[in-house]
Amino acid sequence: MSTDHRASGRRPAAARRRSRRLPRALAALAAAAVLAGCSGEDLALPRSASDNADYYEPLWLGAWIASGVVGVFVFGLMVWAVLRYRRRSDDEIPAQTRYNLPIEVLYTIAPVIIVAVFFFHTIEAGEEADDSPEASEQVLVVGQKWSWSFNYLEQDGAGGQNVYTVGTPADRPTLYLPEDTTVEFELRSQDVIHAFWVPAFYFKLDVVPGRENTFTLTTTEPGTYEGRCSELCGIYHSRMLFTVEVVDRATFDDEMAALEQAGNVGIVEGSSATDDIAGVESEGSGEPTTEDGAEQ
Ligand SMILES: [Cu+2]
Repeated sequence: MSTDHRASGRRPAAARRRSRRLPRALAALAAAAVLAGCSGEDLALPRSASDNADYYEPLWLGAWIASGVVGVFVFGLMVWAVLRYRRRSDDEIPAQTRYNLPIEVLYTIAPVIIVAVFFFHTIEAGEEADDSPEASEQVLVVGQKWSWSFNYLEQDGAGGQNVYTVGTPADRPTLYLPEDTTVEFELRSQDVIHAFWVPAFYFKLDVVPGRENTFTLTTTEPGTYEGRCSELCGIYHSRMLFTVEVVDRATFDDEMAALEQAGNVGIVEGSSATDDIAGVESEGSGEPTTEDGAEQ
């Protein structure tokens, strides 16, 4: 680029104008192709199961499109520079330019503008997603090496009691949620930092020992979804999988009643089944533990 003013001095103005149109045409072509065929699933975005997708899916799509346009534009410029300034004879030496102030200002300012635009839209989407209606369900989630416990607080289906499910690395737990319901999640950790992530919810949040993180979202589409830990938390981090079932209210109440009947009443703060998998000696009996650490 920096040799432009000398090298192009040998070329007529019309040829210079023509060569400048090439990168612009390439960028426009790429943008059109991307815009024409776009939907979330085409770009490997998850099927949505919460209202957060209304805000975060367009954010992701916009970021993909912006990255695509910038990428194609940059590669177009590279190809153009390679062809335009290729060596034409063995003894040719290109003009030796030491600096080009306009170009340096441009490549300093352009990324700042790009980052500022991403930042603005991210904050905007985050604030819109945070703006949730009052929650009608509360789930206390406990992350433990290496699974999850789900406490359903004050459940109608269980006669107004707290009921729970405890998972182990060998037996992944299922989190039941009623459809079209605003749910508040309280996240606690028994041991190290985990992160609660349901890709279909378009949200994840760290689960930090000694602190309670909360977030609220509204479920939408009934279905079965994957959940996982997204913070590397130890040797069996990859087993911190769980299943999310978004179901109708009657099914949800039935599941709560089943937990009550199974005797899963109260609140659990984790599990002593930390190492209860093949190859690792178990330290505890595998029973859930209460707030004071005693086994139930
Ligand atoms: Cu984890």
